[in-house]
Amino acid sequence: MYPDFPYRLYLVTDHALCMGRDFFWVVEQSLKGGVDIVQLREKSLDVESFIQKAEKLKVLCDKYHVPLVINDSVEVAKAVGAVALHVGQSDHSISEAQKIVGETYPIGLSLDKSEDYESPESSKAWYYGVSPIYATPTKTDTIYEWGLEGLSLLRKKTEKKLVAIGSIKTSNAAEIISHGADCLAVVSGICSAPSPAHAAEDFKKEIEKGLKHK
Ligand code: TZP
Ligand code: MG
Repeated sequence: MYPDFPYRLYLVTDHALCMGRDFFWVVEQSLKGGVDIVQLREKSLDVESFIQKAEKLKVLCDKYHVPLVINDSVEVAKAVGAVALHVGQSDHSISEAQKIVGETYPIGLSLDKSEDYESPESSKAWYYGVSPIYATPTKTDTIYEWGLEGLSLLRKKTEKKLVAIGSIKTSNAAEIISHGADCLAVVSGICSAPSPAHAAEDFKKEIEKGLKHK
């Protein structure tokens, strides 16, 4: 049995989008503003540097009692005792990863298109990343857009928690929640915001509005 997933605002990090500001400052501001789960997503660090950064980030997340999730790397997740791992369709499968970290270790899975939900592996996910809701310059290799319609259809098929990602702004946050997302994952909308703390606060307010219209 996996732990519950009560989270609503998920910061997915991208150091390149922090506008030259200190990465840990940006994350801490977002935590002050109400981010309640954080994913460290690093595409170019070697394992040793990834582990060092993850260890430092875990200390920060622990201070705010917020879980740290590691993107892609089972090795890093295990080394730093992260709460969970997040994998995409082309990463380790959940079963392979759980051979290393244990079969009850929580692993979130990105669904890149509606067929991905049908794969037997998907039933082992802790939550689904609905990826992307809308195309985004932050990740240019996506193959499909779920849109509000795809999100609503997926909502009808599963009770697992749905984490929406991709071009989520305060202007569309409430409707994405009211169409079935449980949680919003945001990169540029927080990392690049003039005030990551205020951006997170604004997202939380929009999420509350969306929840009232479910
Ligand atoms: N996976 C699907 S879209 C995306 C990821 C990591 C990036 C979302 O970035 P943004 O800046 O919130 O649109
Ligand atoms: Mg991946």
